[in-house]
Amino acid sequence: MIREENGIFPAVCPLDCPDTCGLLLHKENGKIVKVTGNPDHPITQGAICNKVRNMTERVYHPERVLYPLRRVGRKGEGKFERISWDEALAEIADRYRKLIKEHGPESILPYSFYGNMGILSVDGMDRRFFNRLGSSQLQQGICNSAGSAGWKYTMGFGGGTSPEDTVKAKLIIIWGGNLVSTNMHQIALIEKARKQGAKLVVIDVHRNRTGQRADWFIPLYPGTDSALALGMMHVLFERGLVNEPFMERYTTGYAELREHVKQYTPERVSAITGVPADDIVQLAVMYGETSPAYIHIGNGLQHHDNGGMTVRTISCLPALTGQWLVPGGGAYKSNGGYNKMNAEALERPDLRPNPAARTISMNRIGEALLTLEPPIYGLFVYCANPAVVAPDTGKVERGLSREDLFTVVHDLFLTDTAKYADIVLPATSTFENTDLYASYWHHYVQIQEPVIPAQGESKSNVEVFRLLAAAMGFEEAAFRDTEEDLIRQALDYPANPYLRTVTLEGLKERRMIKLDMTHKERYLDNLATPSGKIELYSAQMAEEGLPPLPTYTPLREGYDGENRPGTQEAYPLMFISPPNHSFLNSTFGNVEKLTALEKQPTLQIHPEDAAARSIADGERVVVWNERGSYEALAAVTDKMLPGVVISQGLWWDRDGKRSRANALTPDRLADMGGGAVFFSTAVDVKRQ
Ligand SMILES: Nc1nc2c(c(=O)[nH]1)N[C@H]1C(S)=C(S)[C@@H](COP(=O)(O)OP(=O)(O)OC[C@H]3O[C@@H](n4cnc5c(=O)[nH]c(N)nc54)[C@H](O)[C@@H]3O)O[C@H]1N2
Ligand SMILES: Nc1nc2c(c(=O)[nH]1)N[C@H]1C(S)=C(S)[C@@H](COP(=O)(O)OP(=O)(O)OC[C@H]3O[C@@H](n4cnc5c(=O)[nH]c(N)nc54)[C@H](O)[C@@H]3O)O[C@H]1N2
Ligand code: SF4
Ligand SMILES: [Mo]
Repeated sequence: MIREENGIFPAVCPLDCPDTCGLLLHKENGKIVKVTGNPDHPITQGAICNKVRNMTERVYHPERVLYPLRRVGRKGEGKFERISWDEALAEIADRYRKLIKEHGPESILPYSFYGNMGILSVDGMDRRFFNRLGSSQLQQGICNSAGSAGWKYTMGFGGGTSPEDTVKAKLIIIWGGNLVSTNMHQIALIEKARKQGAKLVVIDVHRNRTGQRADWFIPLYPGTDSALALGMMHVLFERGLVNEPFMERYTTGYAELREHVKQYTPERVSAITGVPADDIVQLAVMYGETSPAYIHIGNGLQHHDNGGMTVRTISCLPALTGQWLVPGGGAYKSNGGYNKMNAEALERPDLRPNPAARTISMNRIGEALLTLEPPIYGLFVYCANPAVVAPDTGKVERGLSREDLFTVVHDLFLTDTAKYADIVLPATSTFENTDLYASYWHHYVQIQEPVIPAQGESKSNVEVFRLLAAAMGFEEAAFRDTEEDLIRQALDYPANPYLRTVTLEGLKERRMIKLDMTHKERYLDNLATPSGKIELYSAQMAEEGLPPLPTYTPLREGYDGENRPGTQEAYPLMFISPPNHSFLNSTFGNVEKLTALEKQPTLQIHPEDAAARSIADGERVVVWNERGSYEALAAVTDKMLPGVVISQGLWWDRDGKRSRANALTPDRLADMGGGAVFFSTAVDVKRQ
């Protein structure tokens, strides 16, 4: 189905990035030679990031896995022999049949995330296969689930301000996000707003690329953001900067909240957060007096023990001032709710013989592999790289090393995870497939059709699970659906009125279609909370044993200005390991053009903390705690408060160096949503 050899073909960026850019693939002699942005995309408008401008380096990388492989060395050693697809499929089906017979289907666990955001690739045939198999189920809490749960308690529906509207804002607060690196088109819209006089405030634990552009950068201690938001509420109520008629009509519990926030005085909040009391007052007044005021909630602040409550608390702010009614005001956490598709039709939970099959948290994969009873004996990893991205990778590696574990990895590369596989299956790049893409930020749905043939013997996720279903003897018609059938089924979803403009035929003709956003006009009348209103007070949370009002809870590991738990004596520094500019999670960590830009893992450390340890700028350091250690180059800087160290990027283990930030991170779960707590990590640092 590949069209002409040469020419320029539309495509979609498949990566786990809010922008979901429209791309153009330039083909010469049957090969993609250049990737540029598609100027026809109304939001991304022809601009793309440097990572994806270099996508050909990944697609045609000499180390791409092109054939099925069987392990011949030790687990983790990376020694494999080439086998045929027939052999690979037969071996997997054979092992699965034996495991099911001896230990039941729940001894098998799929582990996947969004290495490719294609809906067919990660929420389609794969789900059907594991449902029909009756495998254990995976709770996918690694990215945004704590914050999403927190947002949901307050707002119900998983959608907020539209990107198009943010250009109207006069005050923009980016809270715990590094959008210059992680959401570049939102920055373009913010820059337009700034040309019209808007002010940009960035609240973060370090002056990242985004903070460096801000009109006002506010640094604070990790995990203290809900205290800051409560302090703002204190000032807003005290100074009468709240919108009473709005709260009366659209919220629950504002009287209780007003009483509750009296305890969060600027002085107390200052002690907790490290933000001067005057700044807290100034920020609150600025927020209360500027309209439209827009808050962009990043992912960073919810990767903490208290991440759910932090997002819940911040998402109450626009309700206090009534900013939800002002075009360009309000808040964004994720807009994924607008494009919700027909998951039941896609994933077919009805095929599952055991609807009550156990669910395992992906954030505790190491622990699950090591201790779960009855044990996991079969692991199938696709679109994910847990040996690098999951918390506490030491544990993950010990789990993956188990001799009695049969691991299959489907990927484009021999990732650090694939090195532990018994069977590696080669995956196509998305430019070789048909798939459907929706953004968790903008409102355009897009289609991808193959532009180059599958490289080597690689196969798409849809194809792999179709073949595995056949090898297992699954006869349901669901396993014979084509990609186009799957797209039709996904889009046929009258329960989501926003989706009604989008059809397969329309997509094939126009490549991208905007959701029907007219429904959004009734947004506030129709919230999916128990009361139908914005829940400043949540009876549901009280029932679930959570504080019903927004509350500040200190981190379990780490400290703030008030609370210094025992861990702080052994490990006095807070270690934050957010994404870097040139990788996408661990993707591109093997593309030299991009690793060359990032050079090597660095540790940003405050001059006071460096001096106390006799560490000079540019020296090699070891970061450690009770879970593991990590090597990096010290960069002495005052971009954060003393006591906080920063290392950006999820690096592959290279040259025997300990270059996995997640060797240090805990596999506890956040307060809500089973979220990961990557940034609630206490460490110490020494010269190497
Ligand atoms: N270039 C690039 N782009 C990406 C990605 C990538 O790896 N690289 N990953 C993609 C994915 S999967 C996601 S989820 C998004 C994430 O993108 P963002 O939403 O931008 O979130 P993060 O980059 O995780 O963290 C953002 C910031 O949170 C800060 N932070 C950490 N703890 C706290 C805290 O307690 N309070 C506050 N206020 N700030 C804190 C960090 O210092 C960091 O600067 O980006 C996507 N885009
Ligand atoms: N310390 C720390 N850890 C973090 C984070 C952090 O900020 N700090 N961020 C967290 C977040 S927000 C996220 S979302 C996770 C991301 O975690 P993952 O989703 O595991 O992210 P990637 O590292 O990008 O791994 C995706 C893998 O999928 C493969 N892949 C791509 N396309 C396909 C395909 O079509 N088929 C198959 N079978 N495979 C494919 C890629 O080659 C790659 O190896 O990491 C989390 N881990
Ligand atoms: S990674 Fe993000 S910014 Fe870069 S091309 Fe893809 S969607 Fe666009
Ligand atoms: Mo993520």
